[in-house]
Amino acid sequence: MATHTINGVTLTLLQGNIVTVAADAIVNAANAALAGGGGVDGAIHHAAGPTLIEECRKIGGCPTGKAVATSAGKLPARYIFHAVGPIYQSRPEDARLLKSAYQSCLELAEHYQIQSIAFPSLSTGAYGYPVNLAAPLALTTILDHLQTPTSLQRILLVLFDQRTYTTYQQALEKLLPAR
Ligand code: AR6
Repeated sequence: MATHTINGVTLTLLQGNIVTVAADAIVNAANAALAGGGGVDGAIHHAAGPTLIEECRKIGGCPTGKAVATSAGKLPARYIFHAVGPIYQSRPEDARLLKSAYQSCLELAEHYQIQSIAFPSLSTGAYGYPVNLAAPLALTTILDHLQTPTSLQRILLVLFDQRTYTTYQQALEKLLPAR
């Protein structure tokens, strides 16, 4: 685990399973149909219980690069923010869409005036975004957000495997001294 304080907000990187983390909002790596799936999405739906898929069905979908909020079912959270990252295709818009997915979650956090949010590494599993490219993008988007007033006091990045955790940690160490 690694914790840094940026403009009074703690940013923590930890290796683990996001469904075990308590936070006001847990971010899900969803698909545009909000139809459930594998990876984080599967773990979150399993842990939250069947009310979640019902809520997702009512919403109907979410464009790539955006996020929508639901309640959190049985998870120790108030909200789940379902973020849809891009399927990586080596296109210039991949980076813009990934950044926008994180930004949408941060906008929802401000909308609901929450104090804590936990993110997984969006798009770097089934959607194939290389972690070494996604990590600095995710972190820069979060660090940029912390340059403006925020309700957030605690941001967690919950990285599932050792390689992803190490990649994020190294990317953050490179980014922080420059700020
Ligand atoms: N907690 C934290 N991270 C996790 C967990 C977990 N419980 N499980 C997996 N990861 P992915 P994507 C990591 O595939 O690439 C789904 O089917 C995983 O190791 O969950 O955005 C959706 O329905 C990887 O580092 O999300 C979509 O169709 C990261 O989370 C599609 O996959 C993201 O992997 C979304 O693909």
